[in-house]
This record gives sequence, C-alpha cells and structure tokens, in this order.
Amino acid sequence: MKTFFSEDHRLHFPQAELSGGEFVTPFERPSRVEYIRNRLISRGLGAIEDPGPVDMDPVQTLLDPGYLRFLETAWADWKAAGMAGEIIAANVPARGMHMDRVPDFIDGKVGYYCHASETAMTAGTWAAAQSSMASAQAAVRQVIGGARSAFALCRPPGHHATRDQYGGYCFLNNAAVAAQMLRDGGAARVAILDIDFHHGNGTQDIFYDRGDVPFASLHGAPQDTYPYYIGYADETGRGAGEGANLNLPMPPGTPYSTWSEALDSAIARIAGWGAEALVVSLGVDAYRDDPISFFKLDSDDFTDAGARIGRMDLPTVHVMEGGYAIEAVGINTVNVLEGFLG
Ligand code: SP5
Ligand code: ZN
Repeated sequence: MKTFFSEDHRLHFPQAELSGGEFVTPFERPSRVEYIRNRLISRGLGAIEDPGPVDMDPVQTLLDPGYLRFLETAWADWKAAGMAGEIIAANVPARGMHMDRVPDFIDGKVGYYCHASETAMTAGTWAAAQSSMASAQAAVRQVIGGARSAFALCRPPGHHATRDQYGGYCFLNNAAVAAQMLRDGGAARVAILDIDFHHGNGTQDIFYDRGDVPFASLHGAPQDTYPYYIGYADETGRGAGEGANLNLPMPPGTPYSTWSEALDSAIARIAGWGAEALVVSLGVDAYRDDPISFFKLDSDDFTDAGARIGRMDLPTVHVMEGGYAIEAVGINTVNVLEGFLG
C-alpha cells in the first residue's frame, strides 16, 4: 500500500491548546506523524511519496468559499489588527444571536468560522492544511487508478472541520473531499467509516442531506466528550440522506468486545448501503492509553479492526485523523493497515 505524506505539515504547530483552563502544548503535534512514518518504514509497508500540490477545485466545490478565503487570509488579518499571539477564538455566535452574519473585524470572523477554541492557528496553518489535503487527494488518485487501497498520512487531521468551521485540530475535511473525488471518479456510492475516537461531526454535517456518501461513526458518547453537541444515535440523515447516517456512540471504558460489535454493525450497514468505495477516517485515539480519550482498545485490537475492514473488499482510501498516545500511534496506525492488507 502506498502512503502519501507531505513534510509541510510542520508549518502548523501552535504553541498553545486551551485544555482544562490552561494553555498546554497541543496534543496534535508534529511528532505524531513522524512516529507513524517511522513505523511504516520499519514494517516495510510500501513506498512513501510526496503528494505534490493540492488541487483546490474539488475543495472549493464542496466547502464554503468564504471560509476558504478566511483560512487563507486569517493570519495576515490577525497580525494587521495588531494581535500579539496565535489565533484563538474568544467569541462565538451563541443561542439568540445571528448565526449567518459574518463580522468584518478579524476577531469576530475567527469566532464565526470556529467551533472549538482549543484549536489555535498560526502563520503556517493554511499551508499545512492544504498539504494535508494534497495527501488525501493523491491517495484518491491512486485508488481511482486501480490500486486496492492507499494511505493518506494527513496532518493536520480533518474530520471535525465542516463546510465553514474549523475546530478539534481540523481545518479542511480531507476525508469528505476524498469521498467526493471518488464519487466524481465514478463510484456511485462512497461510504465513509470513521473509527476515530471522536465523532466525525464535520463529515456528518457535509453529507447529512445526501444519500450517495453515507457515513458511519464509532465514537465516545457526546454526553461525555468532544464534540459534545452532535454525534447522537438519533441523527440518521435528512431528506435524500435519511437513513444514510449511522452514529454508534459508546460510554467511557468501552472495551474492544463492545467496540468490535459496533464496528461489525457499521460494516453491515455499509454493505447494505451498496457502497462501491470506502474512505476510512483512521484515528487511533480509541487506544487505552490515549491522553484525551476513554475507550480501552489494545494495539492488537487495531490489527483485528483493520482485518474486519479489509474483508469488506472495497477500494479504500485510508485518511489519518487523531491519535495522541505518541509512542503507540505508529504501531496502532500501521496495525490497522496491516490488518486491512491481511
Ligand atoms: C482529530 C481529533 O481527534 N480531534 C480531537 C479534538 C479534541 N478536542 C478536545 C480535547 C480536550 C483535551 N482536554 C484533555 C484533558 C486531558 N486531561
Ligand atoms: Zn479523535
């Protein structure tokens, strides 16, 4: 399996994440993908290639143009306004306020386009997010070209980003654009299976009204974890998308025996949807030692999960999402891919 990876991820590394009322070094840090890359090499999983430049056409078609312009100019606008630090959202439109009027001043714009203030932006964030998207796109091209699967080693991750909001360490929804590109490449139905510990709110939102890109997510119950206000089991899709959204929230302490049953039901639904291609939002933060999560998967469980996904026998693009237990993130991620390959 080929991996696509851009060194430009390094351009995004904020100093600060707001966590428990303190600024800490972000959990989503550059070393994560270095551990994954080193493990790919030591296991001999296949070539690792630079993706080349991003193609913004499919990104602009799927996402909000105003949001993309905001991401492109946010840092310059922030600095021009005399802000000393990194970009952090301090105000967001809340109940009773206007949800659809974009402020002129950058501080207000930031809140309008952000849903979670733990995530900071810096000078290099936009370039890094585009390079991450480029890896997803190169992996899609590989699969459209006939490969059974490819791995997009994306950083920053993407599944929390909506059409017009960043947050949860995500800026551009790589998995969503990958799925749309597989649709455009001829697959009539493209399923997205999200195994990251957190609910893939951005991906769900982007395809909620559509039946051609069904979405299934296994995640920590929103009552107990980020993104808190979405990810319930009764969110089943709308209009043409009714019945094409499957949320499988699970409580703190969930072991692999329970999680793997949920995975099997997601896999059965994806078969029922008649998917012709698959995008896996591959987060490994369901791991027992993950510092911000509460499932209890062991490293071996990720191999078994990958094997179950592989038995679906679909052309598959794996897109890296979360996973913050630094020393294990490479092992767990590559275990999924090795399990998948069989
Ligand atoms: C892609 C992805 O996995 N994003 C996750 C975003 C999680 N945001 C909330 C993090 C809360 C961290 N607080 C941790 C306290 C640890 N004691
Ligand atoms: Zn996550």
